[in-house]
Amino acid sequence: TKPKEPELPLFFGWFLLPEEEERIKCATMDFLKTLDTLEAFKEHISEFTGEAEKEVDLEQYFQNPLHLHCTTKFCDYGKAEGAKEYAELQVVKESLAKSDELSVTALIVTPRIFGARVTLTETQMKLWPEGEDKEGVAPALLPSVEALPMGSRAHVTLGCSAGVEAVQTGLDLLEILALQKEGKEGTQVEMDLGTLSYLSEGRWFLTLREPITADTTFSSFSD
Ligand code: ACK
Repeated sequence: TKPKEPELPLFFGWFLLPEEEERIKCATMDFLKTLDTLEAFKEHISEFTGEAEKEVDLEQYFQNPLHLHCTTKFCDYGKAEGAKEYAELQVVKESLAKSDELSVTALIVTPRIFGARVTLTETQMKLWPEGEDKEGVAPALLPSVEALPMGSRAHVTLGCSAGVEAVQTGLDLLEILALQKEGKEGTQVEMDLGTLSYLSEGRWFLTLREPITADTTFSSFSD
């Protein structure tokens, strides 16, 4: 019989330590609580509710994911392109179970997702697979995504609205970054945490004044 191939995980990524998860959830929840009380947000409320005038409680609107993490490679148990090659990289094998600090530099809210943008260091970029930024991106958005620096998709999903999958966070983040690059930012509001900008169709981007750091462990995950 042939030796059994090692099984590939659902994905690889940096996982926040449990105490860090709590800290980040609290800090980001505070932002959500403030956001839905802002006049600027209320003006565009129908993009979340489908109706003007109706209120939304963003804390209830988004469901928390199980483990906060920043995906590096979605492997889908080997079904995703390049999964095996990624798992066999020396840098991947060497990084497993190692601690690392992530830097969250922005928060994003759309009618679909709530997420944190992660700015990767040069060392962390070595674990970022080439071509991963454009995985599953709509053809119309591809040229603008290809013009963004590698690693632009790096994020932590903090919540999804009903029926939405976490993969949406990276896609919405790329769309926002592409719109910013084209100079399509609308209303700007100064908040305690940083500057909030509106990018049409219910998309909000908060650039943090100070990055929020989080201790993590690099690991694989299988359900
Ligand atoms: O928030 P995320 O990065 O979005 O964390 C989850 C994780 O893998 C487990 O589902 C991400 N994910 C799911 N499908 C894909 C995909 N096709 N491409 C890239 N990332 C994906 C999801």
